Amino acid sequence: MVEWTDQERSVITSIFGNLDYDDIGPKALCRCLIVYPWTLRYFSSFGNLYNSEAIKNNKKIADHGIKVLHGLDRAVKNMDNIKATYAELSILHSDTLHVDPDNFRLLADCLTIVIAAKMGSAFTPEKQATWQKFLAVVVSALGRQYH
Ligand code: HEG
Repeated sequence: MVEWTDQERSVITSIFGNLDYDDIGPKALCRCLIVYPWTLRYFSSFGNLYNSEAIKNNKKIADHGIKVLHGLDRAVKNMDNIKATYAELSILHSDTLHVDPDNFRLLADCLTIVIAAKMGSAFTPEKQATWQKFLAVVVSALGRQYH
């Protein structure tokens, strides 16, 4: 069971509270698909993903990036129970989508980079430490139902 201090809770809530999902979600997912092109394989039904321009202009990818952030917001609202919150989503990614769980970390890292770029110097090392802890718990929960 992961423990969160009041300080950590307030950092996570405040980063999320200031997040523009429509901007950050698509940027994070696009970055993941461009930097780690093998992650494209799961989106073969999303139309043209031929190069980075196509990826960045793909509406389905943008929408999916927003959806992923809404998925993360469930963890923020259930910080004391992230594992259970993601049980179903973990089964979906494992049994149905067959997403290699290593990719969760890659997407999480891309999200961190996009948020760091957006927040600039406000993304202090202390805030980053808390943020990375949060994402590590999310990544672990999403990989939980894999066998
Ligand atoms: Mg996943 C569907 C969240 C990483 C590929 N992902 C979804 C859905 C959510 C979600 C909320 C919709 C589920 C539903 O329809 O019930 N994804 C989510 C999170 C993270 C993550 C929170 C990690 C931070 N996903 C992830 C990664 C890949 C991936 C790394 C592949 C590289 N997700 C994926 C695909 C779908 C979802 C292919 C189905 C998309 C569709 O067909 O609409």
